[in-house]
Amino acid sequence: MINGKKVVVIMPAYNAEKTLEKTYNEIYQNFVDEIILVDDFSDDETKEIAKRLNITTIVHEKNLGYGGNQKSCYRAALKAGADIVIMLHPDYQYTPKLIPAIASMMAFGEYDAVIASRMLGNSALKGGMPLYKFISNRFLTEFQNFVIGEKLSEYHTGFRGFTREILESLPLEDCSDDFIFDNQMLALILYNGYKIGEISCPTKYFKEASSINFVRSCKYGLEVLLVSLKYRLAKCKLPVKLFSSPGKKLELNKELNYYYKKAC
Ligand SMILES: Nc1nc2c(ncn2[C@@H]2O[C@H](COP(=O)(O)OP(=O)(O)O)[C@@H](O)[C@H]2O)c(=O)[nH]1
Ligand SMILES: [Mg+2]
Repeated sequence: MINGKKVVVIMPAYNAEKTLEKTYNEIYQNFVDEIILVDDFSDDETKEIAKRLNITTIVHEKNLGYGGNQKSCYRAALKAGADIVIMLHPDYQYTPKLIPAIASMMAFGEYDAVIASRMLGNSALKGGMPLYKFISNRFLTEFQNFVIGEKLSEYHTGFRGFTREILESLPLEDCSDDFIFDNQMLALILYNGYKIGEISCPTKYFKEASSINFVRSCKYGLEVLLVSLKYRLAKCKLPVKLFSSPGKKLELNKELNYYYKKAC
C-alpha cells in the first residue's frame, strides 16, 4: 500500500522463463500488495516458474497476443481490488526498483498514469537499444506529439502505471489484442483528459529482452501513425472508432483461468 492505495504489479508474460525470476527478485515488495502474471500460452516453463515464485498466475488456453494478455492482466488486477496497477514486462528490460516511485506519483493524486521512459536522459542507446528502434521511437514520438498536441518523451515503453479509474473507464476491450494496444491505451488516456507523468528509466537490451523483429516493428510503427491521425480526426468531431463512441470497457465477468493463486 502507498497512501492507503492498493498496489498491484501485473506482468504480461510470453516465454519469459529465462528472465522472470531476475525481474521478480528486484520487485521491492514492501509497497506491493499483489503480483499477477498472465501467461499467454508460452511454450516454455514460464507458468511453472511463476508458481514456484508464489506469483498468482493466470494462463491463456491459446495465444491471444500482447494486447489480449494485458486485458487479462487488468481484469485480474481490478478483481483483486487494485487502486494502482503497475505493468512491468517480465523480460528484465526495465528496472523494477522504480515501482515505488511510479506508484507514488499516482497514489498522492498527482497523476492518473505514469510511464517509465527510456528517452528521458541518454540511456537508451547505452542500454543497447538497436539504432533503428531508437530512430523509429524518436520519429514516432515526435510525430505523435505533433499530431495530438502533447509532449511525452516516448509512447512505447513496457513499464507503465495506471489508476483504477483509468482501467475502469476507458474502452480497453475495444483496443487491439496485438502490440498496438499500448499506444491505443495512451492515446485514449490523453483523449479523455487524464494526466500522464513520466519518470526516467534505464533499459537493457539482450536476446531474451527483445523478440519483436523488424517486420513486426514496421507494422507497429504504421499503426502508431494511424492511431495518432484517428485521435486528431476524433478531436475534430469526426466519428472515429475507439475514440468517438463510448466503446466497450473491460469485461470483468469474463472467466480468468487461474493456474495458481497465491494464498492471501
Ligand atoms: N502475449 C504475447 N506477448 C508477446 C509476444 N511476443 C512478445 N511478447 C511480449 O511483448 C513484450 C514486448 O516484446 P519485446 O520483444 O520485449 O519488445 P521490445 O523489448 O520492445 O523489443 C514482452 O514482454 C514479450 O514477452 C506474443 O506473441 N504474445
Ligand atoms: Mg522487451
